[in-house]
Amino acid sequence: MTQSASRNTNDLAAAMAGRAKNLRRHMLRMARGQGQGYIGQGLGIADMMAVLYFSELRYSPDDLQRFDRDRFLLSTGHYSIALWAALVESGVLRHDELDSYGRDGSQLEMSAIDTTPGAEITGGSLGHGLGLGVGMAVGIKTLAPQARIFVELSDGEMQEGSTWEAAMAASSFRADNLVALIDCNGIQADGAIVLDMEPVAAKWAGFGWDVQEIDGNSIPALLAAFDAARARDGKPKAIVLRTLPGKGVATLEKREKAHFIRVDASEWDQFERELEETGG
Ligand SMILES: Cc1ncc(C[n+]2csc(CCOP(=O)(O)OP(=O)(O)O)c2C)c(N)n1
Ligand SMILES: [Mg+2]
Repeated sequence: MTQSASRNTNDLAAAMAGRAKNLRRHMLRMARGQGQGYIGQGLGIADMMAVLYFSELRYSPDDLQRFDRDRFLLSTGHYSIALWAALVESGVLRHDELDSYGRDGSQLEMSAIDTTPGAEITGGSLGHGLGLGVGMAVGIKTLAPQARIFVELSDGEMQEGSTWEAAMAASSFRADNLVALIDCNGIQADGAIVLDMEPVAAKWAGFGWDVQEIDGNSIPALLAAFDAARARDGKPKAIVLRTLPGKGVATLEKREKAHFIRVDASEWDQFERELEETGG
């Protein structure tokens, strides 16, 4: 790599780290307004969402229905806090809407719905996002060949048979415009993963996918994985992300039962301080 190429890569990584921090700030603000929420997951995938929305995804915040756009499908509807943060950061949603997260009448539902601008699907009925993504990928390939479909799904969703039916269909239909972003955060509702899903990467490879497994909280690893996924043809791509729930807020990184977090009013200032003290 030349010096200027490496400087450009470093500049991009620094910019993405800044975006990820902003996303985490937005998430704390949303959750603070509500006093609770699916905060751990959002903080865990903030790095992936930053790189996806601000370096990878080809879409226009001013023209959300543009037909040849890339589409991002959030299968785990309960991770909506991460999607809302990205859509606020990209200017699709208003910043002051953050305070309405989870309230009656808000567009920022605790489980994502497709009536919110920028949300492509209603998630939350777990195990369905990948199947929707496969259908979109196969359909759009002939109509807008440059468009790609990115689907976020979780380790818990790998225990749904429908996920594997979709995985088989994707490779059978050679949906190489499909990228699955599999968040392996090691939790599933109120505790550790119930069924042992390891080796995760080998399972996806066995289903005919091009697989990468990375530290999902490493911005350089995320940038490299998206680059590699973009460069490869012929197979659907899976990026297995090992993430830490609560990432970026020291107290929440250590929190047990991180699936749905209720927080004492006195703790928010501390969380915000811890986030600002975190590097990146
Ligand atoms: C089909 C279906 N079954 C059960 C649920 C209830 N549910 C909501 S979140 C969740 C945990 C799933 O694990 P994961 O997606 O890994 O979530 P995490 O704990 O990491 O947030 C479950 C079982 C659901 N939403 N949909
Ligand atoms: Mg999980």
